[in-house]
Amino acid sequence: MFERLRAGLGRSRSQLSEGLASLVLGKKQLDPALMEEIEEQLIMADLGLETSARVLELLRQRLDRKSLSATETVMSALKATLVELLMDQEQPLTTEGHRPFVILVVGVNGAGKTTTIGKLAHRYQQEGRSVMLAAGDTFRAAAVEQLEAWGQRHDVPVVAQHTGADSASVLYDALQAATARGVDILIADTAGRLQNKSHLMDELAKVVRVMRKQNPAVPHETLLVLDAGTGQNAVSQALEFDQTVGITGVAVTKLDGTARGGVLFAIANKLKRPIRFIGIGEKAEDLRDFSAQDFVDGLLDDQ
Ligand SMILES: Nc1nc2c(ncn2[C@@H]2O[C@H](COP(=O)(O)OP(=O)(O)OP(=O)(O)O)[C@@H](O)[C@H]2O)c(=O)[nH]1
Ligand SMILES: [Mg+2]
Repeated sequence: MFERLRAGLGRSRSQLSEGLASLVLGKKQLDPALMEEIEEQLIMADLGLETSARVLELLRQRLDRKSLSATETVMSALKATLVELLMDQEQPLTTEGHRPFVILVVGVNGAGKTTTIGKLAHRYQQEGRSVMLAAGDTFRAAAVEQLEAWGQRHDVPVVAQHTGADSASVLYDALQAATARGVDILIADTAGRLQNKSHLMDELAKVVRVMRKQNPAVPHETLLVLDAGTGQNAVSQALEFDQTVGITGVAVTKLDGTARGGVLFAIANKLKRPIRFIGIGEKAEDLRDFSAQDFVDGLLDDQ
């Protein structure tokens, strides 16, 4: 399991680990020059200015608190610091307590929303829960068919209307159907939209308003899907979507295809919402619950 994660994070590990290794190899002291060089490496690995500075601040505090033991190095202290930075956002999604438990999936075009929905549906089905999907992406031609084909293959019901239909009305109907049938988990797809297109963001807010007319408690999870490969832009996506619909969890996808995995630290540090899942490939089992320790271990070699 861990080996697959490690392999998936290979490109990001090269980016971050190799630069750091030459700097901190065997080092047990942190002087200002070294701190600055570490910070530069973190910035180059897509942590962003603010988050890189925060890491250095936490690292300095950690080293001030206690001196390193015989086996510890600056590298092990840095790893511990990075885990510390992510720890609060390690909160797996629990779908008990509501029937249906409603997950609304949002994000920019091509982030991996529909794929993530397929993976989640597969996982929940494997766990013996009943799942229904709602084809809320009524905008992109073939989006409805993409979800319906997936549903047919895996025997999961899909509530859909034609392309061009009102997304809010599709999701309203789906919520009604899922409630009537006693389905455990309803996962709603939405059209990809750029965070700076205000009319599309308003439409998303409307989708949520309309669903809440039927049940004020939904969605129980508003899951933002972010493509790690978009780097720092993922952070502005996160903040804009959060402002419009209130993000309750994040899935960071395509970590396998990019050297920019460090952006996950920036997302965690700036959005401060749980990171529920990470995507490290296109197969169903490539969607993992996020573990801060595993992620940092997969990203940094021990030195
Ligand atoms: N390698 C890799 N590819 C992924 C991952 N997640 C999604 N993809 C791929 O990314 C592409 C886009 O995925 P979709 O799920 O269609 O993205 P979307 O957000 O629904 O896109 P729109 O509906 O057009 O907004 C597909 O080719 C997926 O196979 C991942 O974790 N790793
Ligand atoms: Mg889609």
